[in-house]
Formats: sequence, C-alpha cells, structure tokens
Amino acid sequence: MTSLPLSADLIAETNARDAVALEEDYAALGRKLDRSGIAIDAVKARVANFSVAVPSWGAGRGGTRFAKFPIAGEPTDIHEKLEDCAVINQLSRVTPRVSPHFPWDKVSDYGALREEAASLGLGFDAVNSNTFQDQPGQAHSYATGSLSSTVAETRQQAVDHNIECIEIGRQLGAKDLTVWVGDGTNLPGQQDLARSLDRYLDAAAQVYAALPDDWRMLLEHKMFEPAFYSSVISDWGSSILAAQELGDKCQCLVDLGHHAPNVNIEQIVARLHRFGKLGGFHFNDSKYGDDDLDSGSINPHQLFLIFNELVEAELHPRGGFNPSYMIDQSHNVTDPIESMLSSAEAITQCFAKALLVDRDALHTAQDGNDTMMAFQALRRAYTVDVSPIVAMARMEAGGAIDVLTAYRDSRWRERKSQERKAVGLGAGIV
Ligand code: PSV
Ligand code: MN
Repeated sequence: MTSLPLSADLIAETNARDAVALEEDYAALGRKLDRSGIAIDAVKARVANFSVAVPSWGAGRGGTRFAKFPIAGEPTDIHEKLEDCAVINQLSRVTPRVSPHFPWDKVSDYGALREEAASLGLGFDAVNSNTFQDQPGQAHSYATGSLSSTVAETRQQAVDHNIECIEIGRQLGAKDLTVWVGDGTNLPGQQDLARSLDRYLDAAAQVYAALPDDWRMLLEHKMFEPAFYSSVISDWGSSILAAQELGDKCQCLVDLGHHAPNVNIEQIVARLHRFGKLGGFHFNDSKYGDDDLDSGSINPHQLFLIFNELVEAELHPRGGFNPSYMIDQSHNVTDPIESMLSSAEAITQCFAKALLVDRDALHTAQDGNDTMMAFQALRRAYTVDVSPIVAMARMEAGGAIDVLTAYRDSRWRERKSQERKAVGLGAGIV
C-alpha cells in the first residue's frame, strides 16, 4: 500500500488558493497557442508523461572540498533519503524514481528496500558504482586509479564492485549501471595516456560481460576533478569510443557540468544520438566548471536547446531513443528538497518549450538556409511562459500548483529536525 509523506489535505489547501489563477492562465495560454495551431491539452499530456529521476545523494546537503554546512533535519541514510525523495515526487509528480549510489546506500535487504520505496510511490533508477573513494577496510586503494589502475588487484576490486552493483540493481528493479571513475593523473608523465585507457577498457569489458541482456552500462565522462591534469574518460569522444568498443548495451551519459566551458553540449547530444550512443543525462548547471548548480539556474537557454535536440531525436529515432533523465546537483546552501523541486520544474519547462517548436517551420527554414527564421522558430518557443502547462499537469496528477509554498507550508524540514540525528561536519564532494 502506498503511504505518501505529506498530507493530501495540505496540498489541496494550497492548491485551492492558486487554482482560479491557474485556470485563467492556462486558458489564456491555450488561446495563444491555438492561434499557432498548437493544442495545449496535447502538450499537457506529453508533459504529464515526462519524468526525471533524482539522485539519492542529492537529498543531503552537498559540500566542496573546503566545507560542508549541514542543516537540521537532513537525511542520514537511504531510508530518510527515500522519504525526502517521496516528498519531492508527491509535490512535483515528475520524479518517481531514485538513483542509488553504492556503497553509500548499502543495506542488508534490497528486496525490503524496494518495497519501502514502492510504499512511498517510488521506484529505482540507474545504480551508480563508486570506485572514486576508499571505504573503511578496503583491501586496495583507489588513490591512483580504479578500473584503469596499474595494479591488477585494484582493477579486479573495482570490477567486482561494479558487478555487485549490477546484482543489487537487479534486486531493486533497476536496468542501468552508471559508471563514473575519477581515474586520471595530476602530473604530466604520471601515467602512459594510451595504456591507462587500455587498462580501463579491459576492466570495463569485464563489467560489461556481467550485464543482464536487458541492461545498459552508461559511461559518464568528466573533464577534470578529482584528476586535474588528465582524466581517463575525460570527454564525449573518449566516452563514445569506449562505448563503441564495449558493445551495444553500452552508451554514454552526459552530465551537463562535465565539459570544458562553452562546449556546445546540444551538439554533443545530437552526435551521440546519431551514433546510437545517447544513454542519459545528469542535469545540473554550471558557471565556471563542474559547480553542480541547480538545473536551469545559470543557462536555461542551453537546457532548452538540449531538449530541442531530444525532441528532434525522438521524432527521428535512428534505431532507438531511450535516454534516462536524472538530476545530479550539489546543494551546498539550499534545502536539497527545494533545489530539486525547483530544478525538476525548470527541466520540465524546457521539455515543454521544446515541444512548442514549430518543426515544419524550423526544417523549412533550415533547408532553405533562412538562418533568421530558423532561429526564430526556436526563439518563439523559448519565450513562451509554459508554467501554466507544467503546473496544470502537476495539479491534475495530485501534486501542488506552487511546489515551494506547499513544501514550506508542510514544515517538513522542521518536523524532521526533531526526529533525525544530526549530520556531522566535514568536507567532501559527494
Ligand atoms: C561526479 O562528479 C558525479 O557527477 C558522478 O555522477 C558521481 O556519481 C556523482 O557526481 C556523485 O559524486
Ligand atoms: Mn554526474
């Protein structure tokens, strides 16, 4: 039986305050879109089917290598994280899956954890392995690498951990294994750049061989950090080459923060799709590097352009279109629930805007080399305020029209601060 964390009455009360205004805004937007031949209810139906997963680790306050500033009522284990994720989904109705990270979310009974999540209205998304940190009592250190380590026993340990993650994921009902390694170097000459990739590919092939038939292995690239001179899987080029070598069940995952500044991420998305290797996303935003800021907070236009490519890719699947969508952010100074509510809304709005693009006008302008009209086809969609569509879809699914006000009215964090144990201080990028 499902038992959601917030009272339905509370959501209904806050919705009652906003419902008339929403109806008016929705009707006005419906008339505007109708003039362009767009049926607002059809867009709303697509939005209602959209979803994005949340990361279990995102439910806690993040930190930098300098400090972490915990808040009272923060979750300290996977059970409390699931509760918070259920709050996000209950209000937003767009985040029904949680992506777990191991060993951070380790428990003794994964069947029970799956049931616990289901009772909160949640399922599990991709499982994430962690070979970028050492754990207490671990036999071999990852300090100088994991899947690409020069030490055979360390590589084997990393392979075994990934295979264990697949086994855990099977019990949780997941279908994807996301592999991000921090492997790389900090000084020129530290490792042979070609041979470290050979070792990575060899070890990754052992993980790939353990994938069930209906699973995918998603390779997440990252340009720098923790390695500051070279990373083994540093960019989408390394990622797609590795994915092509490993096989059809291996695809690439694009974390928006993991590129060089000003890289054209939407073009990377189109390229990966072109070659059947677009596996998924970690949504976040960044200004300087991998800052893990809230999605759409710095460059919402880029997020829209990415969704424009995704909508285009779905229309022209080229043999498949099944990218997994997930948020991956570090909430250093906000309540993580609030950041994820706000981010889920920003992501869904960009998807909705991309649905509004007049594709015939765009393609005609593109084919005729009418640069300005091609751009205007995108601009017209981007400038529409789609918030009534997203809010209406959410309300009809049982969520809140104004997610942040409803969350604050629930006093969730204050109530949890009475029940949950305090999180320790300390630094660490997680
Ligand atoms: C690495 O920066 C990353 O984006 C990977 O997805 C990790 O699994 C995650 O952050 C958590 O640290
Ligand atoms: Mn990530």
